[in-house]
Amino acid sequence: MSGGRVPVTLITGASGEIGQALLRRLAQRPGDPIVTVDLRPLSTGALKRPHREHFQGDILDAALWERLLRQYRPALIFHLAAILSTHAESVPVLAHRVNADGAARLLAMAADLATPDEPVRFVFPSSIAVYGLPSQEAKEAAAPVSEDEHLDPATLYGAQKLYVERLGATVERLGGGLDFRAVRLPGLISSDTLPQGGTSDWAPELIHAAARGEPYSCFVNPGARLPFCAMPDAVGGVLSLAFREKASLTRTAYNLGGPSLSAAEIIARVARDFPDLEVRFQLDRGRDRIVASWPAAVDHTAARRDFGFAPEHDEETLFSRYLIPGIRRRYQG
Ligand code: NAD
Ligand code: AKB
Repeated sequence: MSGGRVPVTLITGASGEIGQALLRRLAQRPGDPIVTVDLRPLSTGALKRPHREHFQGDILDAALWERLLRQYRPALIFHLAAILSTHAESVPVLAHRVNADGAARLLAMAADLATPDEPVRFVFPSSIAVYGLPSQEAKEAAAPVSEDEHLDPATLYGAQKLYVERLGATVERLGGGLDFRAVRLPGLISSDTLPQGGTSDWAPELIHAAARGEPYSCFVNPGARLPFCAMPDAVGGVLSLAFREKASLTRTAYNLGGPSLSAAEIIARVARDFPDLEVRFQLDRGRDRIVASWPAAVDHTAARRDFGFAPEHDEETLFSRYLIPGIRRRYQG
């Protein structure tokens, strides 16, 4: 107990894709009980580690935080709640409130709770959206992008992610005990869940449609290319960063990478297992432009060196060992 309050691990956005995967993984390790916050109810799944309470509500609701902080003292925070890139472009004011203001308020809350003796660790999933390549030609010519290059986001979402990274680093430097860490995630693909509102969604949508035997209308051009990461590799990376001692870390924000794949390559690979796959290209110019501004590949040398990020899946095993068997189980029993 800390000042009469129970120390907990707090996860915001816990009902989302990453939240569900993170909860399953955290359930396998010892640690403080878990408290979650999300607009949506929590899908209970595999919660073995004590899950104290789910607060269903808005991270912008001050009354929710008052209730939560009356009982609990978050010592480790995974702040996942956000509005993803495509959706954010269509609701700019709300996206600013959730992605920027919401995160800023949570950082202020964490900084208030933290002391040099009892630090609060704040783990933030940033995105490759913080990068902005000026043209398709520049994207094709670029080497895997490292953390300090091309920080010129083309979307509101990317600008909001970069702002939170910098705000977190600044608050940490003030020295009150906030310990801020961020990972810049590429497009994630899960065999269990489907994304909503992102721009890298074409890849998971296409693979899940193939397994359901449904045609897929692809909103980017066949050459559109991004780095992708299997959900278990990404969550493994987030956890490795979260639990690494501070002395090993040389940066605030780290790239997590994975195979660089174009839409055409994904279609060709998926068609090997689902030969009836039917894809038609129906370009959404806005979303295609966003993809063109994001790097084709990222350099994750720093994450390997500082916290041992070691994705299990390469271009082939991502499909053969993870996605295809998992998705078959999900849709075909
Ligand atoms: P998701 O959309 O599946 O989950 C986000 C969750 O946040 C949802 O359950 C939603 O209900 C909740 N949420 C949104 N606004 C809220 C609010 N105002 N109050 C409370 N809850 C709210 O997204 P995800 O893929 O699980 O992403 C989690 C985090 O990781 C996000 O910050 C996202 O930007 C980041 N990220 C994801 C990817 C990816 O490919 N999935 C890549 C890079 C970064
Ligand atoms: C999105 O497309 O918005 C996310 C991301 C890469 O941040 N998947």
